[in-house]
Amino acid sequence: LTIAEHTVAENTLADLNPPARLQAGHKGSFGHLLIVGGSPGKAGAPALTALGAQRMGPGLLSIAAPRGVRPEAAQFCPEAMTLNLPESESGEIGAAPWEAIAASGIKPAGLAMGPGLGQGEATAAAVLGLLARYDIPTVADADALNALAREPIALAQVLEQRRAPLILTPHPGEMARLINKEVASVQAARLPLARETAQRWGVWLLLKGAGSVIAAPDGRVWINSTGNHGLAAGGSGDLLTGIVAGLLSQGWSAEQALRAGVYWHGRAADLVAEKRGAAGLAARDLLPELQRLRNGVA
Ligand code: NPW
Ligand code: AMP
Ligand code: MG
Repeated sequence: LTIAEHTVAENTLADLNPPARLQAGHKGSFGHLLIVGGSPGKAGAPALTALGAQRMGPGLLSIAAPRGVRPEAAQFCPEAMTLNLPESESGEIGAAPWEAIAASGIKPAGLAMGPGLGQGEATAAAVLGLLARYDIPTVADADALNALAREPIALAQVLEQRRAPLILTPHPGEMARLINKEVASVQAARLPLARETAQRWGVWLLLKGAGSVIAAPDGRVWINSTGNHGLAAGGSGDLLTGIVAGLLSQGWSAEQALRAGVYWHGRAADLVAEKRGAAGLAARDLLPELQRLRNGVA
């Protein structure tokens, strides 16, 4: 591959020309993000998604989690509203979660699904049903990707019908499950596999890991230049899901949200590493840096 085939993602906020913030805006002006995630033992994942999203400036945040884990997920982010989803016998997401979401009356502008959801029996039906019913800009990550990997036919049908952008954010292990390959073969052909999959499925695809690849449905690709091994720790991907979805729910396009969000996630880790080194980074350490980057004051 020659360099002309891809562009290194940079903090080109001016080039990206994202929507401006209204000076007199109120919380209803800046979009409502709905986060669907969590399962027993994994309540922290959707909470980190909420915390990452929050620093991007959405007007409202809601975390929807299985009934038993909702209080735990909620306590990390008191500004987020929460709602109970039905749960299965194992305590993971149960059948027809869209009924509980509809009953809550919320009108989300964006959806983030997957962090900590688990891989229970009802999960795949829940994820595919939500994708079909909520045709709004969506990030599917973590166990939402594992659900899609298990239901390729239903996924193709949903993709056929959806109009709003869908962003998939697999790490190499999740990518391997999605396209039915080994992790080593994914890693050996990161850029072409990300590009082919995004084009074939008509989605935006972020193949994570050092040198994350952003692939557009039209075949364009970018390689991210920021980030370090401090990010190789549980929770950093869950946070990134919130960053990208938080921008999407404010009306940023998939291209704007991914190029800025992925760059800032890595840049925030680099800024923390300049002060304290990379090892031992906690996903939460990125939050103040992310707000500065979001507002162009870093
Ligand atoms: P290996 O064999 O280790 O080298 P899983 P998960 C591979 C939630 N979390 N390069 C890896 O390879 C998530 O949101 C909850 C190469 C292995 O095969 C999910 O819902 C937290 N290989 C759930 O847990 C904090 C790579 O992928 C496989 C790679 C499971 O998510 C933690 C592992 O992936 C977590 O986020 C790379 N860069 N990255 C919480 N606090 O609640 C990964 N692999 O089995 O999908 O497990 O990513 O931990
Ligand atoms: P996840 O595996 O879902 O927790 O996501 C991990 C996040 O950290 C992704 O955004 C990866 O791109 C990033 N990451 C992990 N390891 C590295 C690394 N060595 N260098 C740069 N970024 C990394
Ligand atoms: Mg992850």
